[in-house]
Amino acid sequence: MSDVTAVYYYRPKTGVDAEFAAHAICEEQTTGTWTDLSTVNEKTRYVHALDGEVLEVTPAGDGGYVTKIRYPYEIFEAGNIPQYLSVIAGNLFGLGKLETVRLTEITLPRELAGSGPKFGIEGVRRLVGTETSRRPHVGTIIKPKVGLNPKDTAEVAYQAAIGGLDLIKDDETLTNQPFCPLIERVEEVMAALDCAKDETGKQVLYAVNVTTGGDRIVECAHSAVKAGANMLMVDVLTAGFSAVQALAEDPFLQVPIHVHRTMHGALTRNAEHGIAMRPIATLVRAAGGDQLHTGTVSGKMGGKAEEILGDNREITREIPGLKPVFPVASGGLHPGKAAAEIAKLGCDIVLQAGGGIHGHPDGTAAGARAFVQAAEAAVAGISAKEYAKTHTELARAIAKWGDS
Ligand code: RUB
Repeated sequence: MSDVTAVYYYRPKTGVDAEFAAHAICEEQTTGTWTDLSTVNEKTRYVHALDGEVLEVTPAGDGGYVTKIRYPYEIFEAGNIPQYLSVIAGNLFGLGKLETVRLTEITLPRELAGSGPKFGIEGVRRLVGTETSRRPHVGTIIKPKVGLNPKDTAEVAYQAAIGGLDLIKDDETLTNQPFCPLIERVEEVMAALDCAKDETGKQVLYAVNVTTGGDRIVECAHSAVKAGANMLMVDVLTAGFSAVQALAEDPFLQVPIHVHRTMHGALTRNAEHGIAMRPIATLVRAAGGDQLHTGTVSGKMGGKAEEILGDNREITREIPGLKPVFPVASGGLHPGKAAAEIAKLGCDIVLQAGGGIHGHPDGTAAGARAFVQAAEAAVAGISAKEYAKTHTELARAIAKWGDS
């Protein structure tokens, strides 16, 4: 069985030796503490089997350091992702000897990665019918993110579906509030998508946000699927990795799981402190998420292309028995930005736009058409401006938002 490794960027407090600080992390997270222990003695020597190891300490070139730490396999309870986090991302963040510390990468042995996504990229592509074309998926977040009642939500979903989108989803703050009860919303939206299917022949996915308390999420997802939901959505950082895992491991829930990462900025945004998106993505794959928000190169949330590409590689790289996760680029996109996203992130991507569809001057259906046209143009290597000459909806979108 191979062990777990974790990479940290850190800055020791003034006067603290870099090697000493790395060992402080390693000991705190394994068998040590701030002092020696009477409970670790000749009789309990076996405890040392769980000692961690500082594999390397390298200056980062900016006054900080990078350390790689090995954690013995046996320290982990297989399948318990919250416990993995308590080891690799626990007390160390509060250590007084460190000015800052950021977890940037983890490597999990296959035995700790679980069974992963039920659908993954291929499974979701099969549902949408894009296994052969390999084109990017295009979707929308219903906007406004809160406020619409179930009937009006369904009307927006219908317009988006006849406009040609593959996926419609709830936003992160819409769950089961009285103004839009979840089951009524699922019933209305799925009925609207059935009507759209009668017209277009295409089954559109609807990711309903079942994020709720740990004691209720599986039951909520069961009710949503019984009401017709063909995809589930979870806010992984607010609900926890175990919420995703509970849904992924439930045999009744044979629908893909769309994973939103709301709140990630609190962990990921500071380049010197917190948790990078990469380990979060690694754990979402282990927990069984089928699609994961990893950011855009041109949108509103400020992602860095190199990091996003690395995160996307992490969730799609070949791992025996673990399906690749579909990366989702979302946040501030509109038709004029589709080409930049596809050029940088490739075609194995779900492109999503909320405002960039529902803010179209001619409404949601036209906005959806414009987004589909923009993706088509980008895949064909035609500029959005050129394609807009023969595609009215795209032309109207570009007139409002520009083509970059
Ligand atoms: C999309 C939106 C989503 C973001 C989250 O709306 O706000 O919640 O995708 O960001 P719009 P990320 O298209 O109107 O901007 O995907 O980076 O986690």
